[in-house]
Amino acid sequence: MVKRKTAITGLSRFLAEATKSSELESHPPESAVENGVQVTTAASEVEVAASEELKHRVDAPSADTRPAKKPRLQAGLLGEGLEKYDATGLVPFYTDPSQVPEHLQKYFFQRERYFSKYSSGCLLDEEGWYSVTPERVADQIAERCRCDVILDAFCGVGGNAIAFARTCERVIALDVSPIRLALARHNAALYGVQDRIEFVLADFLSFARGLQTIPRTGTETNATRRKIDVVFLSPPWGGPSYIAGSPLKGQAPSSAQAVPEDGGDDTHAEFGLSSIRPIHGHDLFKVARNITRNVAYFLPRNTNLDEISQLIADDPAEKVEVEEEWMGSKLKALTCYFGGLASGQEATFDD
Ligand code: MGP
Ligand code: SAH
Repeated sequence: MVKRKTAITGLSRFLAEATKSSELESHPPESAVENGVQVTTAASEVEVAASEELKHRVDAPSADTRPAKKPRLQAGLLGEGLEKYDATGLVPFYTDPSQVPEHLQKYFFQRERYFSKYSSGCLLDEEGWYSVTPERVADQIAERCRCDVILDAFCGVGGNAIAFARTCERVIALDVSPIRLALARHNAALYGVQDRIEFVLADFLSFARGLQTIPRTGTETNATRRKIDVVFLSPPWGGPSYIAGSPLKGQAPSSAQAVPEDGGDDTHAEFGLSSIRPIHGHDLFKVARNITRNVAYFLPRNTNLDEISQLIADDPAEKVEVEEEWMGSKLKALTCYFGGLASGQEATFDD
């Protein structure tokens, strides 16, 4: 019996589940090989375009002070026909830097990198602002992950899930935060892809355990046991301070973090997989690999490459491909492709 999972189909249902869940705890590609890890480069040429802001949409004070006969429903950011997905009011919709708290300003200035449709009404909460995958990067990853069914195990406010909806037949998007799940669905509706994504309020670890409890009858087919082709992992890295690195046990720095010759300020301490949440990044990978060998793992740009190669140390024949996600001259993150997602291993995708 499949462990019960909750597909959110309406706001009221969503809120009921939210209460219940409180216990849920291009440049042309370049490549280099080091320590069995192939590193490729993907660049998203993006400039933040000046945007037409929709200042009138939210909380615009009415000049008309006459008492209305009936209170009028305020149109949400999504407009008519999409009310059931509309999360307007759940978090502020910032349209001007003066509205944005100091510590979120740098993210606000990149808003159209995160969502090109930001000014049409995309919504992000604090963790969403500092964790969302920029749209061009998400598109690049989604192209690499093209498949029938993808599991976005940590969907956040939907940056990746929306991109996957364009390249995959079906997206299962999990998050333990009912707020972020609602924001993800709102944002997906703004992009017109909400029907291709199943939003599930769930802890990935419980969800994965649930998949293991499906009885193997020997007669099952993909129709009776849902097959997940790819698992995408973009877990919490421990907050914006991830860039300061994390303690590593007796490991020398890898070349990805070598000091630049110009002594620039882009040198950071290494990030260790032990800082990944909700469990050690190594264990999280193993959980995903119990579902499928095709895993894409979104990690900090200062991640220790030796730790990445150790993830597949038990199979000397396997390679991992590490893709650098560049935006202009800035390295934003790494995406590590395993199994049939790695270049040269495509033939193993259906194994
Ligand atoms: P960043 O370095 O915090 O932002 O994150 P930025 O604007 O490049 O900072 P700067 O000061 O170096 O200019 C870079 C990217 O990493 C973000 O755009 C997110 O896509 C991603 N990211 C950051 N964090 C803290 C997380 C996280 O905790 N989880 C996930 N999945 N992605 C994150
Ligand atoms: N890729 C996303 C950002 C993910 S941020 C985007 O582009 O928007 C990481 C997310 O993992 C957060 O929203 C957090 O609520 C969620 N999360 C944390 N622990 C989780 C767990 N055990 N299971 C599922 N989601 C979890």
